[in-house]
Amino acid sequence: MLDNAAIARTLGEIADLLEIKGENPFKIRAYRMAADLAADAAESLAALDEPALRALPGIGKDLATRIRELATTGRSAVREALLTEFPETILDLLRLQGVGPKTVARLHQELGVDSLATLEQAARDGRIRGMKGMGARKEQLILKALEERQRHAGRHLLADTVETAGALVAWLRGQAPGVEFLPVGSLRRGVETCGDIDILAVGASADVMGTFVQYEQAERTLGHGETKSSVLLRGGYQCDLRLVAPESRGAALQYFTGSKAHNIALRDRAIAAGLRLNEYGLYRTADDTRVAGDTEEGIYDALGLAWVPPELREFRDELALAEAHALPVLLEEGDLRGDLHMHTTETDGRDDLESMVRAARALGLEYIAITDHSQALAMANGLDERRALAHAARVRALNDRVEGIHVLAGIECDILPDGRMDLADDCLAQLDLVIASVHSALHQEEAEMTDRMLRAIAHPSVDIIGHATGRLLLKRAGSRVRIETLIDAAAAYGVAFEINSQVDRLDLSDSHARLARARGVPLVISSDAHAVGALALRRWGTVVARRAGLTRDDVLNTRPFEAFRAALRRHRPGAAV
Ligand code: DGT
Ligand code: CA
Ligand code: CA
Ligand code: ZN
Repeated sequence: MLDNAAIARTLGEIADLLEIKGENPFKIRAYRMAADLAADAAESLAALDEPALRALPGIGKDLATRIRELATTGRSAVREALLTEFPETILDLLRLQGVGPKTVARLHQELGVDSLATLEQAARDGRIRGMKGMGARKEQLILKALEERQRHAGRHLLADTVETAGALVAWLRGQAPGVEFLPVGSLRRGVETCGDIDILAVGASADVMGTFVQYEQAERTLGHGETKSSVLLRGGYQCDLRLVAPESRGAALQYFTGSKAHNIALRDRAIAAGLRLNEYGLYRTADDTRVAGDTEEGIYDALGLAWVPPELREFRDELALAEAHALPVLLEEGDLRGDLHMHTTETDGRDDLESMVRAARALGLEYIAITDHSQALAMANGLDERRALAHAARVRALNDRVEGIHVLAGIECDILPDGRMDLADDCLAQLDLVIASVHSALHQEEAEMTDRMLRAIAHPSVDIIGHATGRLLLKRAGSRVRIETLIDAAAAYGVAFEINSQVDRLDLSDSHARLARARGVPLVISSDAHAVGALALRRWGTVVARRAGLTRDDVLNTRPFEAFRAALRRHRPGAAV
């Protein structure tokens, strides 16, 4: 059964294909409206029968039948028929930034463009500017979109990748119950974006490959072999499935988890010890006897190393630490007792104060800080001093009323372009916790941005720097700022840096968090939740922290409430340089 998001995506694709084909606009619109309806529907469309579907606005008999077919079989005869008229690669064009179905239709009809390659050729030959109403500017935009795509080369956010891979693995387990399916590659290492999905099938027969390419979310088969197959999933994910013999489980897990640099270093270490390491096992070079391979631990052990957690396998310092049996005991999500960054309906959150508090308590959090926006963020209905203090009074009243959780009255205060805080000093001093964040003028020169943030770090009421670089993964590079300078200043003032858990932020990045730890800066991991459901996002901040090599002691919000509070900058006067 397809979920609503998958149904919406397919209906939208059908609308696009109809448009490329030049079909009747009413039909196109009907599919688009149905796609929107599917995307927004609260109930699962797959659970509705035909009459129930027809009762929905804009869904006639024909569409109801199509949606039923899609929801129950995962396939759509309409979509498949349309795709016989075009090469499947035409769908890649629709995923380009700023290229809509109308443009694709014209490029196809007038220039015969049917893939990214033929599009690029047409643009390079200057044939697009010659089309009516297109011009050299449009041609330039298309080349830029192609370049952008090249740069991200079809990468995906970690959280999306984990979800997509999880659904596939669950389905595969249902199809082949005795087989062990293990996600490996960048996903297992928790890399912030993943290029593809790599899965091992341990102990399966070759039939599993035939099953795999039949997955209802598979859009195209890219390769179908005895031991390896690849498909392109809807949404643009490539997924590789590899067959692994049980005795090679450990070796394959190790090899395909990577990273490549970690593997190469490990292989060199094996060679130096007279051993040969590959995806099948670890062998003595002299006589080819097998030394290890059924478990990962066995391989690391035979090389004189402690088992390295996947998040650390990036060829940084992990092999030296593994050799000294001095790897950090990485923090786990369950170690987090508090969440210090969240919004409510008072500004741009979707759930009110009380709902956020109750949800946090239900998750077992011991303490939270309510940190709505400050006035500069007018779009988010940010708080001025008067509202900030009134909101704080309500938070404190609720804190007195609610058992089982401590609620701090905080704020996420903007750092203005010149480095001043967005709210008056005496207001900030009256709050329990202040996060200082940059939300505007992100394009400043490096020196200007660095000075701006240094001023915030020096402000006596600032406890935490929020999402320090402002990056949005796959969309916007972080601001230009000398992070090392900021880290050294934060260490001097006792200001903490946040690891923001929003799936497209993950800011600080793992390498910045690693540097912060090395320089003695305290870190916090927060959700930046704008709704109760987002409180669970701390999972992703925890992955970043693990990749940074952080232990429980490096993160302030693993401490019990009183110890946490005592560690905040505002309660440590005299920490300044
Ligand atoms: P991605 O897909 O770009 O997010 O990153 P990975 O790390 O998942 O890379 P991928 O999918 O190309 O390969 C999966 C793993 O297979 C990789 O992390 C290490 C291993 N691997 C791939 N190619 C090589 C290679 O040439 N040498 C070695 N030693 N390992 C390799
Ligand atoms: Ca991969
Ligand atoms: Ca791969
Ligand atoms: Zn923010």
